[in-house]
Amino acid sequence: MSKNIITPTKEFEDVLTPGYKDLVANGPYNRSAPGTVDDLGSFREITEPHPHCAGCGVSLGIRLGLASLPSPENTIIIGTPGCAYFALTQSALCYSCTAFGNQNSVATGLKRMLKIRHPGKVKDVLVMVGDGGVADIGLDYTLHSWFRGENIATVMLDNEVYGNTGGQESGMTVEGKVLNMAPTGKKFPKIPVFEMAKVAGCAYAVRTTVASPKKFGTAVRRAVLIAREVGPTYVQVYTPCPTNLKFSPGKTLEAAKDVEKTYYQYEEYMTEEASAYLSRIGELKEAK
Ligand SMILES: Cc1ncc(C[n+]2csc(CCOP(=O)(O)OP(=O)(O)O)c2C)c(N)n1
Ligand code: SF4
Ligand SMILES: [Mg+2]
Repeated sequence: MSKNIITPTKEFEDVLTPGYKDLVANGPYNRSAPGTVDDLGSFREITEPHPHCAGCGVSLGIRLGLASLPSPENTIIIGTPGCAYFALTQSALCYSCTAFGNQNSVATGLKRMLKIRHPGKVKDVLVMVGDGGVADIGLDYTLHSWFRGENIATVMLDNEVYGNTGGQESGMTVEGKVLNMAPTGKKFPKIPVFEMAKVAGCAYAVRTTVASPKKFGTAVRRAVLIAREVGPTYVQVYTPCPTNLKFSPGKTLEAAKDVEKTYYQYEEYMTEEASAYLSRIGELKEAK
């Protein structure tokens, strides 16, 4: 998406909403310096009013993640069915939705095609989907894209449930958790996708939550940059779902902070090659 595409003709300027005008004037396109989560504005590069439930951790994760892209006008987001899809389709970024689970295969083809079609130009491909999409139906496609060393970044928005279809357990649900459609509780532990990413060939992997927006923003930025030059990358972010995990919509950040003390502690992994690359391009500062 380029600034030209979103810039209205003079005749339409008056009828546009303040949010749209702000997007054109101050949005992320072709900025001289890339944005961070500190630059979130009232504009809608991220999500315009969306249909997510109040307090949705997934929509917060999307907003923070998209605000942290190093080159939004040159990024294509690949999604799949799930709650994330509703906010991504409403962002002012290039977005494509796949059949449920095959996002990393589609991203692979797209990235390879972009390299051929635009040699020497930056074209980032970022997969941004739910835990069911990555850890269940899409697990084999995801792992194989990592084994093959594809230059794509993958973000899992982990709400530990199939939110969009009413509360089935996913592989990422914690053991014993009772959900609308898992009334006797989940019978096996959370799948260690973060650990699997390290052994499956990811050059960079981070586990974090939406309660640490700067860490998450830095992770997304680094994941996209490293995927450009070094290899596949993975960010797993906890994005709790008040509707299905059954807590008050005002307690989303509290819920995310709670798990940071136990099984969702921040961890950043990178290979020596990834670290050398970040250092070379001046991106190796500590995330706060
Ligand atoms: C092939 C296929 N199987 C099942 C579905 C139905 N379906 C849509 S979204 C979804 C669950 C999504 O869960 P998750 O990936 O965790 O995303 P969330 O909604 O929690 O954000 C399912 C099973 C589908 N669309 N396509
Ligand atoms: S069901 Fe959960 S993940 Fe889906 S929109 Fe509602 S709060 Fe968000
Ligand atoms: Mg989910």
